[in-house]
Amino acid sequence: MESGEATGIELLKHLFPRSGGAYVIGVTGSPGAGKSTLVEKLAGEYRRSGLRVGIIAVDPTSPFSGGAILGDRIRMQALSTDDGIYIRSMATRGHLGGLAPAAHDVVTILDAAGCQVVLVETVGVGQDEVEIARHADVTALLLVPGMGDDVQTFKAGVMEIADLYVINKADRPGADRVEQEVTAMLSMAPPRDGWHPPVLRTVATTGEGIAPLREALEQFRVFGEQHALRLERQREQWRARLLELLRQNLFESVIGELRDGALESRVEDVLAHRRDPHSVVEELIGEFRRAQGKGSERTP
Ligand SMILES: Nc1nc2c(ncn2[C@@H]2O[C@H](COP(=O)(O)OP(=O)(O)O)[C@@H](O)[C@H]2O)c(=O)[nH]1
Ligand SMILES: [Mg+2]
Repeated sequence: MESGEATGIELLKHLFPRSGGAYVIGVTGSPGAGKSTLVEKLAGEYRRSGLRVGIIAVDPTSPFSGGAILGDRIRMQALSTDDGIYIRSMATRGHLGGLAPAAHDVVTILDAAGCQVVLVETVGVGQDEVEIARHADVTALLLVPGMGDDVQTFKAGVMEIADLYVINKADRPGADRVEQEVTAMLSMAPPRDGWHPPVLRTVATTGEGIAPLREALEQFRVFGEQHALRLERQREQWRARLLELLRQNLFESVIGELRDGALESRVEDVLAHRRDPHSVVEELIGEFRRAQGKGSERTP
């Protein structure tokens, strides 16, 4: 799936009917908040009750964070001897959304492979924090004390996607303050979809608070099922996924039909202001449609 080969997509088509049972948990937060440490502990917690767990850690492709990725891999190796856990690190490959383009399909594969829980750790920089909410059944946002992670200054849009707030590194001073800030903020906002996001504390390094976190995740799951929230979200997620694939496939089809140099000559036209970019694109699409028409008489 990650290398984008057609065989991957063929396999996915066969696997898809077997998927749909996994509880997909998104874990997001700033770099260094302790996401990997927490994901590892949470996976261990689920393993203890015999569930199969998949982990997708989405790596930033940036060379600057190479060290952190390596650290993750080494730390998570503690889990990799357990055959009830599957861990996959994925690069974002410069994908604008921040999540690796194949992440969605990889969740499906792990789900079909029998993972009852799939944990998705996101890079925690930028758009992916919001995007994760489009892939997961539940999103936990990690905050840490004393990192300038003031709720007030927290990136707009990120607070709104969290179903659970986790104040990690609660062993550090300032946890009370962060908790007060989050609680104050939540008291002002109306509950999203009828759910009141809990605020929990963890020390991921020692495992403190991990069992209650799991408990809260399960409560959300039950709530989601009782109030049809899960179904409603998944409906939105699949709608977005279909539109995304449609966009991608149409784009690739049009690009694939371009004759050699067709784009370059248009670039020159626009560069010289002989033609405007809108007319050029309309023309390219027109050519594509005509080529399609010749190829087959069927209309979709
Ligand atoms: N004191 C303390 N350190 C922690 C805690 N959780 C994680 N860390 C440390 O914070 C650093 C970053 O953790 P990591 O899991 O890689 O963060 P990520 O970038 O969000 O995945 C590591 O050195 C961890 O050992 C915690 O609860 N308390
Ligand atoms: Mg990490």
